Amino acid sequence: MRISKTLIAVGLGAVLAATSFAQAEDKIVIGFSQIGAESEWRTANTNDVKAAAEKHGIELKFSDAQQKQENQIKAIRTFIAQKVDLIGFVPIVETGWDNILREAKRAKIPVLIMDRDLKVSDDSLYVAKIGTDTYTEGKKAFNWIDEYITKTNRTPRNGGDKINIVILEGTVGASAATNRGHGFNDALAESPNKDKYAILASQTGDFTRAKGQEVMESFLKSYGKDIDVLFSQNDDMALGAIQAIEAAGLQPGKDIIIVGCDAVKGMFQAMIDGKANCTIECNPLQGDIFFETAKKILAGEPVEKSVYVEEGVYPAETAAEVFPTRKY
Ligand code: GZL
Repeated sequence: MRISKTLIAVGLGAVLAATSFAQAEDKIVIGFSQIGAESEWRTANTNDVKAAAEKHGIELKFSDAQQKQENQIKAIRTFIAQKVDLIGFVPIVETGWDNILREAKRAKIPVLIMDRDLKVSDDSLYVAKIGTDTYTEGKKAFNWIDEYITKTNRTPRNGGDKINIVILEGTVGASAATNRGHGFNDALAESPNKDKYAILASQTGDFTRAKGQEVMESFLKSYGKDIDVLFSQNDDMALGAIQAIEAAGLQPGKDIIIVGCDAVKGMFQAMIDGKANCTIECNPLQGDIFFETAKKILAGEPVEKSVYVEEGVYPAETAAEVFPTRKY
């Protein structure tokens, strides 16, 4: 009996379709709501999440919230409607998540947090959080400044009796901003040299380079020669501030000591160029541990409620040697 080539092709097509459907059926589907693309750090975080999803064989439904909490809430609601296996997200701010997480709980979809912290009325609304210890990062930042000022016997630029600090804060309401601020202030209060320092001004630059430059310009207009130190709650704002400091005819890294957070490549280059003094690492490469944890949750295995990734401190003198090893 002759079987036409068409019939064979149709038969093969049906088998292939069934196989791919079966494979698609087997894939874990995770909906992930990312904050946006506000900084080098965030871009590195996103790239790592996507690469890790590929590596772990996860079907990733990725949503970019363009820096708006309401877009994150909409995305999570869509993931619920799509009946994903698990929902992951980076909470752009700490509060306002109870209702949408209750909807996920009613739909029996587990929620896994990445990067930033959130505040909810009931901790069972999310299974676990993979992230960064931004409170300790803030403490590390002040402690490095204190050690540097003491070691170099630096005196106030204006001839007064206080080392004057200005602070560029991150996004208002974001745990990374509030935690780094609390850590910095607690370390200052605990320092035996605390009376040597004064905080002249502290204002949000929303974690972006452009806003960091704009706010630093206003600091320089208000306090110019009084500023000895800039603590920037991320490197992108510090890089913007460096541009403002140079435009004001001052030498960043020398006239004004500059400490950032994140340890992105742009900040390493600024330190190599002598324009910045230290960056406190905040590790965006959380994708692997995130998807490993997600798989454990879906397999019904117990997981830690909160897991921190490894983070270091990088002063300028180590920048040239370390730069080639940096992954983001
Ligand atoms: C920190 C992270 C922060 C980075 C910023 O964990 O949430 O958000 O420090 C980023 O660069 O915008």
